[in-house]
Amino acid sequence: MIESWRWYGPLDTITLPEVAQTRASGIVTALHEIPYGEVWTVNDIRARQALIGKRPDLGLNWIVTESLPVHENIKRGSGDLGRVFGNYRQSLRNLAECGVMAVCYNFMPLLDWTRTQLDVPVPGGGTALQFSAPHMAAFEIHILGRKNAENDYTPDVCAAGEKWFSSSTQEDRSKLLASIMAGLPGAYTRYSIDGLQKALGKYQGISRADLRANFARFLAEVIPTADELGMRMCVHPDDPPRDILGLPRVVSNEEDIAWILAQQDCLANGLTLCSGSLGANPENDLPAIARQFADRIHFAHLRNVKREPDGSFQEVAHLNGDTDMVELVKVLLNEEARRLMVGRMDADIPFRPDHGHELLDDFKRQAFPGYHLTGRMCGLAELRGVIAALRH
Ligand code: DNO
Repeated sequence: MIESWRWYGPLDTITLPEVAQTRASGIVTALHEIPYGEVWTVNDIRARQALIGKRPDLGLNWIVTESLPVHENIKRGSGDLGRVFGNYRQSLRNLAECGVMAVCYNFMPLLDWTRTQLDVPVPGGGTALQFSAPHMAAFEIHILGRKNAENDYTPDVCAAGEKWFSSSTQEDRSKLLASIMAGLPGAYTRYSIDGLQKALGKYQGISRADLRANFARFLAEVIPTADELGMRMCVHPDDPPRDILGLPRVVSNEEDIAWILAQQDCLANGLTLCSGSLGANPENDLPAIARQFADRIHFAHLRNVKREPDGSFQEVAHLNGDTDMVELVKVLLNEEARRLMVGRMDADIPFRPDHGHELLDDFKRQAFPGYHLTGRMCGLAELRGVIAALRH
């Protein structure tokens, strides 16, 4: 498995020499400054590569793009799609020309990952990201005023949400909005309540079946090009893996993944196995999902969550939580061995310690939420230990 590290480029407060000290070698990055839907040129890609390779002694190499974002028009199936599909394919060609062959992307409408609090204290010190179902319900029902939002939550969760809302201050509410909006690291779009209502309005009437049809079209437009280029596209699961804000989500469980992979039945149409995202739904058995789709896993995000019965969850240390991480890593190592046997060139699966807690000195600098230096390094060290022990 290739140890990798998400680095946000010049925007990142963590430097490449620091990344090298974690002993990860693969860099996962994106040209965040390029607006969604525009072409990533060879020049821009090479400039980022030059930055990463500036000190060869660090041994860092850009191995996965995360993300090459899918334009909202594609998800909604509206507007001049010929242009955005063409641009996406051109970006793939340019990445391939530069040797960056794996591309992670998601198909979540409007928002990327969603949390309600970014600084929940963890026992022994440090903080973690959390998703509280009652806080989300309070947001949707009482702050955003989304019609029929209460139907998406149990009466208990609605009641708990109302209780929180009625005793919350203006500051609590602003903090909640900021937390929910934080899930777009590197992207510049942040919605206000008003902006969010407008953006949601554009999705009015788009059903799950519509979103699936738009996804199938995207795959039909880009996967043949990726396949021709020998690239690996890997879709990132929804986080959390359920409908949110009334928006359908279609990358949330085994059935969804099977459907996606069947749309274009080739290696280029693959999966980012994100254990933390999928793991927030108790029905997702991560080792079983990994076993089922093993040959299409081109990238892994390893982290863990602890779930609550009401749908809330908190990010916990990489080896704690509800996902059996050792078993999951075992599945990935077995798949690597299988690939070697059949002579696949992509036997080594890149993985990164996904989010980490904010620990020790992490609070001294502003990192993207979840992307702290010490917390992630701690996760990487634990995972490295599991891998070494399993390989022994
Ligand atoms: C969260 C990440 C996601 C991921 C995108 C991929 O930290 O795992 O933001 O990068 O969903 O497109």
